[in-house]
Amino acid sequence: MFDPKKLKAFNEERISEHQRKYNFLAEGLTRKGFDLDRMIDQMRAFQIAIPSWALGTGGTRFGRFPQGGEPSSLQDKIKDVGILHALNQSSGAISLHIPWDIPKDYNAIKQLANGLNIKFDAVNSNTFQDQPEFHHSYKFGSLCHIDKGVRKEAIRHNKEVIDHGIQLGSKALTVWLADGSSFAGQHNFRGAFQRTLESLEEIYDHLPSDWKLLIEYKPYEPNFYSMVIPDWGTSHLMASQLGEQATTLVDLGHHLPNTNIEQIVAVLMHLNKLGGFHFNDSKYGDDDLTVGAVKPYQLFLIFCELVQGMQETSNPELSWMIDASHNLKDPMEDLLQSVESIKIAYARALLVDYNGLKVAQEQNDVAAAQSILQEAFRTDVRPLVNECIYSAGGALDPLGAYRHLDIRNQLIANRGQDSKSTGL
Ligand SMILES: [Mn+2]
Repeated sequence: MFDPKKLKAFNEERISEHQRKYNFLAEGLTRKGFDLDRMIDQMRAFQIAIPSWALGTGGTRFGRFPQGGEPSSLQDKIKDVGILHALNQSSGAISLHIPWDIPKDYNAIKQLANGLNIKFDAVNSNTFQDQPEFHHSYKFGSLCHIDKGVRKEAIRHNKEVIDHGIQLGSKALTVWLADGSSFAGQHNFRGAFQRTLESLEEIYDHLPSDWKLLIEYKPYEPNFYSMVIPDWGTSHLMASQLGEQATTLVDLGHHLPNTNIEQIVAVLMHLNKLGGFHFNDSKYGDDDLTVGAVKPYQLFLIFCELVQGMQETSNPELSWMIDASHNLKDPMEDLLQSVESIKIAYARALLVDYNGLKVAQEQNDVAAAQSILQEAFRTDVRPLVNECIYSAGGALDPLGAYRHLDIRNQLIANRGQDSKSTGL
């Protein structure tokens, strides 16, 4: 989609300014005792999956304003992730949403992804929408439904999603349930919980032994009185009953206002039960805004727990995915901004003096503990993030390069102004 020579020229114009900033940061960090090579390795290894539905313009229930040139096939979606990854060297995975993106030819899809250095992350099932080929309706729930026939169909769908994932090399199934009730009295809470757990048991039994089941939770929406899996406690309860391969997935937008998400992350990792992460940001509810756009300090504090958890617990490897989408920006630009925010938060979390923090905690030195965290948060790590991207072959400024290379207009020229992304 773009000429590598043009990217090289773009980088050459920026390299001396980058090196000046990077050398200044590196000198200071080295003096503090940080191992920059190790840090760069860790940051380069950190790849964040792009969901297959996020390449099209998102919308609200009031309307959608597409940008043109949207990917209308799974192939085009993978190519778009390939562009992102070529620019930022951090988006080397795609997370498929079934049935929106059912691969027709597994080998061709795998070949295309391999050529672009893209892996298949967790596969997502969908039991919140009726599908034309289904015999039942999910209007009143799926895995929790009072009618066994509906539950069976929802279970079968989840098993099929696992089967698609096996063909592509995925290693996890993400289940997010819209199941719940909108009016008091509509559900028997105990019955809905029990039926959901039993349905999940059947899905769990279908998992290959090297797979994870990621159970997502959400306090409200689309149901507004109760959700069957409203919080991390319920998700964890189910995951614990199911077995070792079942874990909890934290979506940043799926909490009531002001919930301490970093504490949830810490406790789940302590129990080796955090399976995955969906990144977005919000002001009020599940706003799905660009990661880091509203609460960058919260994101940093979450990453501090992730970094410590990855070092100090036996929590399994996590699945990372962007789960943001909205109406106003070019979705590709939005994704580049989200990934950049995640990398910045991760880099800052790597700069925390955790030994010093432990000492401060042991001495109940509250001011010192706060200062240690803020010292890292207030460090401008962008030269370090750019160095990781550049040294791996990406752009010194991925968003700037995307605009400079005029990629959206080329996508429009190739696919047309009216090309619509499927699944939205
Ligand atoms: Mn999510």
